[in-house]
Amino acid sequence: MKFQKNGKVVRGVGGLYEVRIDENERLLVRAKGVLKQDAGKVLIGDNVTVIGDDAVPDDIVISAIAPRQNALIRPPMANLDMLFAVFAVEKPEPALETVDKLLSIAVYNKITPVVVLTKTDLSETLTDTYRQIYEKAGFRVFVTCAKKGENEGVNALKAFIEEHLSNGKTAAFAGASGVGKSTLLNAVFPGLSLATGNISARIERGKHTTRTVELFECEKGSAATGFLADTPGFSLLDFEHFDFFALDDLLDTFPDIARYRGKCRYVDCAHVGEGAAECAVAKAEADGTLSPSRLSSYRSLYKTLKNKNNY
Ligand SMILES: Nc1nc2c(ncn2[C@@H]2O[C@H](COP(=O)(O)OP(=O)(O)OP(=O)(O)O)[C@@H](O)[C@H]2O)c(=O)[nH]1
Ligand SMILES: [Mg+2]
Ligand SMILES: [Zn+2]
Repeated sequence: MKFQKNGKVVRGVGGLYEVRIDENERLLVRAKGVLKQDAGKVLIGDNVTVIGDDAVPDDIVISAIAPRQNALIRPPMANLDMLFAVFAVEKPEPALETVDKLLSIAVYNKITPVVVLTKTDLSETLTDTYRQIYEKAGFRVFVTCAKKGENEGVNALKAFIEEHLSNGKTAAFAGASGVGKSTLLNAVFPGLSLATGNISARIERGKHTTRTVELFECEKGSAATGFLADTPGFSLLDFEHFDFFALDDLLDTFPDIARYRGKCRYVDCAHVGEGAAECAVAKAEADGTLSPSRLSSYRSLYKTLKNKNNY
């Protein structure tokens, strides 16, 4: 008998996709030819139509992808409602510009950004510094340590996930390799048993332990579950080839800077080099209201996007 079903792509394995039809059924299927090519390629998180015939089980394919709410290049996913930008207070030393880039891309794509600090057992001082930078910028910040097992931060994150990720809502853990994304997911959802890796002792970077994006059910076996993805860690090089948008859209992706719109001396102020007397943003940095690292990330992205738009 011919059949047609709708489901969500939760995993890709060597040309096959795992499609979750509902809490009781999953299918391992191929994608129709045109859905294998670059631009139209199936992404994890896609809502798809699967067609087949019970008489020919090898012929079940993804025949169509439903219109996407959004799609990212890194992590390569579709239909995200929330993005957890995960970084360690040290080991590896965080590159705040890449964290800010990730948050900015989330905001641009209408994905709720959340900041997650990991390895907070390694330095109380750095934990406070980073927490303040992101709380001051207006982000929701979770301070976690997965090493000691269950604790306050992990429990708070777990409660937040339970509250916000139900009824098909989808989120991802994203960030540099080795920051502890998989370890933290294991702590939040005991029983997941995700592989975790060491940090290279010599260069103090992660070793790219997680290789593919995989979506997990937040409430296993429930029809009303939400989904959370573990994703492969970025390398610094990855951030050079990132999702981009127009320069004009940049300011709104930094809510802590956008609040000074129209407050500078010159209407066309780009907030990229003017002194505190002319620029309200520079003034905010000077008086400590705006974190220097946030402004520095903004200015760096401004430069990148300006050059890109000039091609
Ligand atoms: N001290 C400390 N180490 C941690 C903590 N969480 C994770 N680690 C260690 O960090 C290393 C990397 O952890 P992973 O969970 O594999 O990191 P990841 O972000 O998933 O890395 P990729 O899969 O490569 O992207 C492991 O050796 C973990 O034991 C923590 O809270 N404190
Ligand atoms: Mg991992
Ligand atoms: Zn300005």
